[in-house]
Amino acid sequence: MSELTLRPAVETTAAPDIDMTTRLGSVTFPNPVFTASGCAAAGQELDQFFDVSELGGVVTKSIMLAPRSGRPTPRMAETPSGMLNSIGLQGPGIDAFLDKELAWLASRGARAVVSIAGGTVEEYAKLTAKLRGRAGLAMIEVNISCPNVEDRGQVFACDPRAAASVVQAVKRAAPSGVPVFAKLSPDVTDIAAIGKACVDAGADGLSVINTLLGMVIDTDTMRPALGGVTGGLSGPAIRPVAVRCVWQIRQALPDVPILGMGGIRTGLDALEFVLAGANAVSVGTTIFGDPTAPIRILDELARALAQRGFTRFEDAVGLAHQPPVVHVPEGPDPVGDEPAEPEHRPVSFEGGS
Ligand code: RRO
Repeated sequence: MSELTLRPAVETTAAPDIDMTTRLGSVTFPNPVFTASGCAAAGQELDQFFDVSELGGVVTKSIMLAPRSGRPTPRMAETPSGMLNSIGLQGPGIDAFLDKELAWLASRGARAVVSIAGGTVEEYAKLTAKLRGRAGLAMIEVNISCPNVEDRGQVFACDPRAAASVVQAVKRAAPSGVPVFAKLSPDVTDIAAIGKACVDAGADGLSVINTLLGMVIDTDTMRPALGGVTGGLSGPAIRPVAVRCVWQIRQALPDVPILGMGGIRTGLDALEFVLAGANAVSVGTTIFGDPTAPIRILDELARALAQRGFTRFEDAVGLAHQPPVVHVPEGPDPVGDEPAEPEHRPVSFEGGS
């Protein structure tokens, strides 16, 4: 942290004796809490609140080849326990992004997860080629699931073959040693099948999930609330959907790293994703109301793990897939003809996995 940076105090004392490192493909990150794409630009705005290099990684807003102005306003609408956005991939284009945003993240020592988005397979490949040799690049998140595009045919994540062709092109162009994660849409019948197609095409991991396609109608104007008519739903409203998607992918693909996200507001929310199978989590919508949320959630997650007896974060990943722990009461063996029923208490974790 530079001497000139003044930030409000944020309680970030990590719980003692917890190894929070997590491995995503070939890269080991110091901890599993990342920002979510689109909710903190490239992290500069967060820097006044905490040191972004203390996070596992900063996932940048999806970038396209050319500058783009995005969809018509209004671009945001409130929903119960959530938010609808219709930004439409507004951004400066890859060249300006590399010069200003990625360079800034590298200068801060942050681990950048660069999210890329294209209209064609070739565009994804060109974007990826531009990332070669860039300082600060830790991982590539391939956004194949943006809901705010005019042509639904461009939502590659809704079709296994289209998703696979993008991933294959990105993997061919990607620098070696930089994991490629495909970001999936929940708006499909079988998310695990799309995830498997991406992994078969070379994805090193999966980001789960992007926003759900939604819509709000303004009852005063009696017209759609968003300029783009439909938008992506995020926030706590989608958390159970996101946890279900992580769970299904962990079951179908036990060894594939998962970056889980969708409505995480607290360390316990993050723990839910981890227990469902996420190797790391992204914190998104809550940042708009609480810019310190990612670093607070990291602290809360570490404490929650310590309280449950963990000494290593990775021991908690996917734990909910294991059978419950059954406590048998201590004491002398029961006597009598009928075997005693074991006492079932709420599941508690004892020791590592
Ligand atoms: O820019 C957006 O409107 C946007 C993107 Br790229 C995305 O992936 N998900 C979303 O909800 N909005």
